[in-house]
Amino acid sequence: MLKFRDVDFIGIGTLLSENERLVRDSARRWVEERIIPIIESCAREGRFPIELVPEMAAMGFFGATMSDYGGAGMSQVEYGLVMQELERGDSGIRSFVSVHSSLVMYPIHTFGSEEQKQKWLPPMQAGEVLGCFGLTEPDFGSNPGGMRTRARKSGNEYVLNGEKMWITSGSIAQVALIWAKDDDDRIRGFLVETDRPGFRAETIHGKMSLRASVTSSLSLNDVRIPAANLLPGTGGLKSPLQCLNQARYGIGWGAVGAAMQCYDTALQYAGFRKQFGDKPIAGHQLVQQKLVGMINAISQAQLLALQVGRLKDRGEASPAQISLLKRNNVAMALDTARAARDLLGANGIADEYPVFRHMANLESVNTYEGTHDIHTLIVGHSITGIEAFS
Ligand code: TGC
Ligand code: FAD
Repeated sequence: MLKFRDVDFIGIGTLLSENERLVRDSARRWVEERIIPIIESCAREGRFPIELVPEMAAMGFFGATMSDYGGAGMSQVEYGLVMQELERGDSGIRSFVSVHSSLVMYPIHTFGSEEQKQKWLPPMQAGEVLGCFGLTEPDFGSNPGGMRTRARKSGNEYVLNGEKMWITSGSIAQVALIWAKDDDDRIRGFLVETDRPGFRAETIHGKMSLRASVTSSLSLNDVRIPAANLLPGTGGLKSPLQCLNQARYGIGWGAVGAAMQCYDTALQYAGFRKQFGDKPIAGHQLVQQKLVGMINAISQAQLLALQVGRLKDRGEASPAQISLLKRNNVAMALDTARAARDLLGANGIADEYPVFRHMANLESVNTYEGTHDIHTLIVGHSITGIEAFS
């Protein structure tokens, strides 16, 4: 494994505050020391390194932007830099943190009662309770509004029935946030303890992507939960979409991290690999063109992430701006990973280098949290005023 060197061609670091650089550097150190040495074997074995959860908690990665209930009180830019560093390690590690923090802690914080916040947030911040987010169903991915999962009120309880598919951390979570339609056909969020009778989570095997992350299918068969497990502030599809704004924002930064790792690997490799004489392949024009294309695209993506982060810190980032960030930066990272794989020749397909793993991971990142094309349609809707989903 080559030692990572920072990727900052246009001096993005100079646009960061001292504290932002501190947060980035400590996340970077942790990833270097704890993720990089084990990640290839985790991916090979199809194993999420769950033993690192207490350390991630101690680093303040969970609920990082909350300044209460034990959260580290990071700014949005600081949180983004953490996501960048985690995904430079592996998209699956960033996924785990995104789901736990942005898709489970955030909705409890935003839509939950005071009692729910006190019960769930401190142990989640400490990594003692893990969460998953169940929106997607086998027949409803890009169009979650069509979901079939139901929550029927029965006295002081809700009874849940349905299937959720492709759920990150589904089989390791103690609490699942399940999105279901209530008796009035309104989408609401329900906190379901995963040891309740009728709840089943099965790990999906055979993934060629995000191998160091747990992905599961969930089935709910007459699962009874107290009525108090309903997140009272939720109502309609806009509630889960509001959570997705947080997670998509983190992905926009994370993808930059994956691209930085792929680019730096390709740059170093091109510097020592020789063909046709004594000159490294980095001395050939076509190779330089590829490397320049990569650093050009990464620099643009870094600026985009930082600008959306600054807007978000001011409470001004719109969902469409976050869609543009996710769409651009994930596509950029996938292109960068493919170009890096090409530059490594046959070595590009081996897990001695991190490039193929990142490339395969980014295929999932391109699809989840809204596919590339769904984000095209969201931005298209925003600029034209005309909805083109159906
Ligand atoms: P539409 O009628 O457009 O919207 C319904 C209501 O929601 C509001 N809204 C939003 N609110 C907050 N934030 C957003 N981003 C919002 N987008 C829309 C909208 O204003 C409306 O409000 P109201 O008051 O009028 O009711 O809904 P639609 O059914 O036409 O669908 C819209 C569409 C396609 C944009 C949306 O459904 C979508 O984004 N689809 C993609 C699905 C998706 O992203 N799924 C992600 C599942 S979770 C996941 O992948 C986790 S992986 C994590 C990991 O491992 O890292
Ligand atoms: P589909 O919606 O069937 O889309 C298939 C293709 O059709 C795509 O190319 C899409 O862009 C295109 N398409 C669809 N509609 C249109 C349209 N109107 N116009 C043009 N093209 C269109 N979900 C969760 O709820 N929680 C999770 O934790 C979670 N984790 C995931 C982890 C992984 C590893 C993966 C791969 C997925 C995860 N997902 C999760 C699910 C993810 O959000 C969905 O896969 C995603 O929203 C796309 O849905 P789909 O796979 O059903 O594809």
